[in-house]
Amino acid sequence: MSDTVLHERRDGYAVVTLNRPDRLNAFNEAQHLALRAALDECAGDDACRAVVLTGAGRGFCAGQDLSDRDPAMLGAAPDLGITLETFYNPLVLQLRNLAKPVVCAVNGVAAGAGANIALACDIVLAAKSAKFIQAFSKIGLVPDSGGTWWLTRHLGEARAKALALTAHPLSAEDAANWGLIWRAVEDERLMAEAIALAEAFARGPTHAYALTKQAIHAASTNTLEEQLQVERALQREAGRSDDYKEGVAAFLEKRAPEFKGK
Ligand code: T3D
Repeated sequence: MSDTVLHERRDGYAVVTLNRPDRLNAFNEAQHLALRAALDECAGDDACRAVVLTGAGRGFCAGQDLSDRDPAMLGAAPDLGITLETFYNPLVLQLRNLAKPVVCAVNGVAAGAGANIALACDIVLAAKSAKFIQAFSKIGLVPDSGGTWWLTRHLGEARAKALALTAHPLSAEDAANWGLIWRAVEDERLMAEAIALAEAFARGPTHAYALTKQAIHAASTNTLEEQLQVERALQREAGRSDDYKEGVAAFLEKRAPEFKGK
């Protein structure tokens, strides 16, 4: 695998690091392909029960590598929709639909698609020094990689429009206070806290986590009646898992459960 992404397998989880620090981990094609391969490997590996996504150096990710977008190379009317459908959209869906928790440790600036890739993860922790920037309007583009979706759903139209139209750098603390991310933590605590979460998830009921993700994703478009049906179906499935049996047995025996993730 290319070193534009580092993929470290640990006991029960993986740490995946965007690794083009001199470009603030902006995406080129090689980094896209390497990240996709790393996430595919995490998805297919039952021993990997959680993923931490982070960035090398002082940034998390500055979105698309703009040195690959020199107008002289692209010509008069480039079709950026092709990049979205080839790379960014599949990446967003790959992160969101991974059947195990994905923790994003935003170690520094997250701009453009970099901000929205972070928001596609299940739990977003950010270093207090990190900023989230919908940088698109600065270069005459529209927020992509789910940006208009996450911002509008999490923050409402007023804040979504202000962030998108002004490219205002949102601090990690404001992002947490506004409900865009889970928590802002001291910079030096970021990786320890992300790893602690991944370690806990690696010992948890992985299949129930996957079903929980499904239920929460469905909730954003369902009526209450529809969502109750979704919960019924997913609970039926969870109730047939080994982890449910183990969870109840452990509770009754007053011991810690030993979940196998199935
Ligand atoms: O094109 C398509 O296919 C459509 C898809 C689009 C998706 C997108 O993500 S569009 C948005 C692209 N991203 C941006 O517009 C962000 C551009 N970067 C910035 O605005 C700033 O770099 C930051 C606000 C992120 C950070 O600022 P700062 O002052 O902390 O760092 P810096 O000095 O600007 O950047 C450090 C280096 O990284 C610098 O290189 P140098 O001068 O040291 O050699 C800079 O050029 C490089 N860098 C930062 N972002 C990018 C980048 N190089 C290429 N592409 C970048 N996106």
